[in-house]
Amino acid sequence: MVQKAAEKFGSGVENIEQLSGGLIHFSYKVDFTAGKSIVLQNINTNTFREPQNLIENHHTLYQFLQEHSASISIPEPLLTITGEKSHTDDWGNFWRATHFRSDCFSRNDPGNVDSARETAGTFAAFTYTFKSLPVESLLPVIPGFHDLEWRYQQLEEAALKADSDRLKETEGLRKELKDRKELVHLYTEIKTSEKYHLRIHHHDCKISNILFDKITSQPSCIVDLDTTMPGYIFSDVGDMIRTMACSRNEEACDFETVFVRKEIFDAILEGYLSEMENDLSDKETEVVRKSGLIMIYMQALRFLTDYLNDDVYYQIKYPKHNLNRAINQFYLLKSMENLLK
Ligand code: GN1
Ligand code: MG
Repeated sequence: MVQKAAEKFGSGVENIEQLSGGLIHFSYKVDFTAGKSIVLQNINTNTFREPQNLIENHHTLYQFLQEHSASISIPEPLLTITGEKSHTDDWGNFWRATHFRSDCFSRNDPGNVDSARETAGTFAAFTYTFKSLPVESLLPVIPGFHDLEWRYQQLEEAALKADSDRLKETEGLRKELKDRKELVHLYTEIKTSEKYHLRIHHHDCKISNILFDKITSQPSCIVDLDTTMPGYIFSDVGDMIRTMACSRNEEACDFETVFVRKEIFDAILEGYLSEMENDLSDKETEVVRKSGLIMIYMQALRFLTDYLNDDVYYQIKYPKHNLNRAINQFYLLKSMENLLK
């Protein structure tokens, strides 16, 4: 099936290798005999109900960057050999491809404060660069994606339908999350006050979504643009705190070892604000510090919701995977709270 899809994007498929990392799509690196390599992805249409919208958005963003002398780059979207932006196979699978950047490498951990600062600056530059692209230019991809009110409500709805064992097992964690509902109220304030502005954000700012130049080791290309959409200031910087400042990633199950690394947290804020500060209202600058709380809390809600829904959203490798991820995020949240005291 992958081979057949790959052939739509070029002739002479030489090698196909599955790429790991994402929890949503299946991704492959395909090498062609002519020396060209692409990233081929099978889009998860359960998550992205209108996959053509994310393809259109990628083209809109790419074209904008071509027309403006921008400091950031994104992967070139590729067409099929018959000139289509995507390919739907006989089984209804939706495929798209981008150029593979062999001049770059990726990392899963910033390693040091300098690289955390640079990464944060790069994701901030992403939003800053698209400042003159009207937010309405992007088509909807996942409505309510970082809407914390909705994520909270989804957990409550999942609890009403959940299997009794899973419900019992999650009682303590659900109570802890409920006790922190003030974060949902903070989100409501952000959403309703005119002091917070909608901007184009990436919405999945893990360090692995930046490719670094093999020669200079500098951030070079921003990838995984599927969730690029209008959003608020907390999303990108908050997700970087969640995924880069953590001592262990969301897969770790020795929860006591999960905490926020202060020096990386500080570097992320510094890097992000160095690019965005002049554009932010006082209220937005204030919320940047709390953005880790919002995003870690949201991810804990999302993993727990999926556990209660019998794991329909995130790929899992063992039965309690989503529960463990939710507990992991809760430990990270407590550490974030302590750090901000
Ligand atoms: C999903 O598949 P991946 O890793 O790109 C999710 C993010 C979550 C993340 C948690 C579309 O991203 O929002 O933060 O898993 N993406 C979507 O690891 O739901
Ligand atoms: Mg992603």
